[in-house]
Order: sequence, then structure tokens, then C-alpha cells
Amino acid sequence: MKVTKADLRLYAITDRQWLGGKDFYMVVEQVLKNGATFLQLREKNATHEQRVEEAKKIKQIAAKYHVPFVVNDDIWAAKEAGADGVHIGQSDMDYEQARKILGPDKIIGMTAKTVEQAVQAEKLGADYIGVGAVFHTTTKQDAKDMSRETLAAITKSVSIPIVAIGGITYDNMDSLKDTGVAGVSVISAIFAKEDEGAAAAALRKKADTLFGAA
Ligand code: TZP
Ligand code: MG
Repeated sequence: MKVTKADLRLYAITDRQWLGGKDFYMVVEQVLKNGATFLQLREKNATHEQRVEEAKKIKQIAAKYHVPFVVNDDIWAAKEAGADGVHIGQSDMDYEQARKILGPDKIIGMTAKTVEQAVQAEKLGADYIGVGAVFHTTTKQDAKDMSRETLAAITKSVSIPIVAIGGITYDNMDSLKDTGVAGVSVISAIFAKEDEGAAAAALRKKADTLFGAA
């Protein structure tokens, strides 16, 4: 298994818009040093070339902390930078293409919002699934939050590990405890904080107690 449940305990997704003048790579390093178990580079406004350069640098930092590192959407950037894999949305085409480009050993994560999509993602060969939005979020404009019942039904329907996403904070993550998720995936709960490292450490500690220390 390329991605374990423990890998998904605290899944950090980058978003530069929150960082102001801070050094992106220093912040990423703080987040990894303080307990993030998975990292996704998600920079929607970057060009492909910028993304490749960023991914190359982040790959080194993630490797130093033995944390799996994937690139959002840009399969070729993941390939060119030698990232551990890619995270893609809801398209079979994307999956087939990504697997062809990256090969059997790389991680491909997919997003799912329904049981049908989750089952399909597992069937295609996805290594893990991101499910959400589980709470209201303003970070992704088109994200709609789902019921706890839908989330639990999705986790029951597949055997690959699932990470919850969308509007998750230190205070609200308790309600995800018995939904079957392996962990939580966050953007603003880390990157919008003054001290990103401290935020990651607190989230990790709580995630370990909620989703089982490993
Ligand atoms: N996909 C579904 S919700 C979301 C994405 C990328 C945004 C999550 O951001 P935040 O700040 O953790 O709510
Ligand atoms: Mg996407």
C-alpha cells in the first residue's frame, strides 16, 4: 500500500495567498517539522513552469521529513519535478492519463463527493480519496458542504484510505471522529495562522487522539 491511513492523519495543502511576505519554503518546512504527515502543492495561480520549480524545491523539503508530497492537478509538473504523485479531481480521463504518465508506483489521489464517485475512484486504482467539503469553507468558492451521513457512507463504501477536507479547524474536527476517515486535510487552519508550525503541531496532536495514534 502506497498510502497508509497514518500518512493521511494531517494532510497540509499549500496556499500562498495567506502568507503575506513570509518565505513560502520556510513556512512549508515549519509545517512539516511540526507534524504534517502529507503535503500537497496547490497553487492555482502559478504557471506550469513556476509549479515545476516550486515542486522541485518542496520535494527536497518533504523528503527530509519523510512526508509524501503530491502536486494538485498538474500531472506533468508532478512528473517533471519527481514528486511522489498527483491529486486530481473527478475525471476518469485524468486518472488514466495520470497513471500512464506517472507509472504504477506513484501516488494518485482523487476527490470524491458521493459514494458512486468514491467507488469509481477505487476501481480506477486511486491510492487515496479526499472527501468534502465536510464543513462550510470559503477557501474554495464552489465547494459545498456535505452531511456527516454522506461522509460515513463514503468511508464505508471503499477500502482505500480517506481524508476529509473543507472548512476543518482545530475546534470542529471532533465531529469527524466516528466517520471512518483516516485524518484531516486543511489549508486555512494552517496557512492562515500567524504561527503555521504551532497550528500544525496542535492539529496533529488532536488528529492523533481522534483518528488513532500511529
Ligand atoms: N476542496 C474542497 S474544500 C477545499 C478544497 C481544496 C478547500 C479547503 O480549504 P480550507 O481552508 O481547509 O477550508
Ligand atoms: Mg483539482
